[in-house]
Amino acid sequence: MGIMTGKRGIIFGLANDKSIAWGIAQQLKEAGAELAFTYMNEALEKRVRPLAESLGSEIILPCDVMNETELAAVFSALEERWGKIDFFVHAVAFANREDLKKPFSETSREGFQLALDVSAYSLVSMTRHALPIMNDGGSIVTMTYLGSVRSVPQYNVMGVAKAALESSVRYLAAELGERGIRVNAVSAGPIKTLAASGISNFKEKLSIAEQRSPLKRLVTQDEVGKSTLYLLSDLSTAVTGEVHYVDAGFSNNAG
Ligand code: 0WE
Repeated sequence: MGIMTGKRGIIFGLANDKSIAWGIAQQLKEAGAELAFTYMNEALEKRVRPLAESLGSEIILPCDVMNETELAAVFSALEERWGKIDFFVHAVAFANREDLKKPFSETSREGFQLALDVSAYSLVSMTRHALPIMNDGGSIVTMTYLGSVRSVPQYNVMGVAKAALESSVRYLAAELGERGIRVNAVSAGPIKTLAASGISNFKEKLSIAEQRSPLKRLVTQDEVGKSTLYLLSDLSTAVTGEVHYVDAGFSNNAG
């Protein structure tokens, strides 16, 4: 018996065993949750399926979050298999690689829209599709980053997207509170994942975060998973509309 025994939910954003979504999935499974997963394309399916199956998951579905039809299909498949769900995890983001390099003022309209669509609007859309099958008292968690509230060099349009995402968390929390459905974000410190491997000088950024954080170290996928577990469980029933920092204290260190 764990704190998630009897709860069912779906995780969006698993890519491989370095993914933050994998740290979250392992914690949820260990706590007794029943999990479903999505993958963005066939290339990722090859990595996601074995990981999902290793946690006993039988529901593994394609989902490009830009595609409303695929989103609708995911939740209708869940309704068919499970009837209702108790939670979902949104661990999805994307911006053009060049937009995380160039001066921010050179962001194209197209690049801005893409980043906001994949990284922020997708939470709103996912929530809308989930609501008809979400149990009252359910919980939603998304992943964010400090670049939403401070200008972090090179984070650029992703910072704008994360600001929109965090604001969406507050509006969704206000709307869904009457059903006891909670919506929160986990703001993770920098972690070496597949997404991070596409960012120039990421190693140097990790080293700076390590030196400046009060705990003098980086955070792990496992630690992000443990905070997410708390927010998805009944340990946090009065917590909603929050951004919960899991960044080894980096964000509150002035010096
Ligand atoms: O949210 C993120 C990164 C998300 C991300 C990563 C990529 C790389 C590959 C979004 N889009 C892309 N597009 C690609 O083509 N993080 C919190 C990690 C991150 O990214 C940074 C950071 C940190 C931390 C970029 C610049 C500065 C710091």
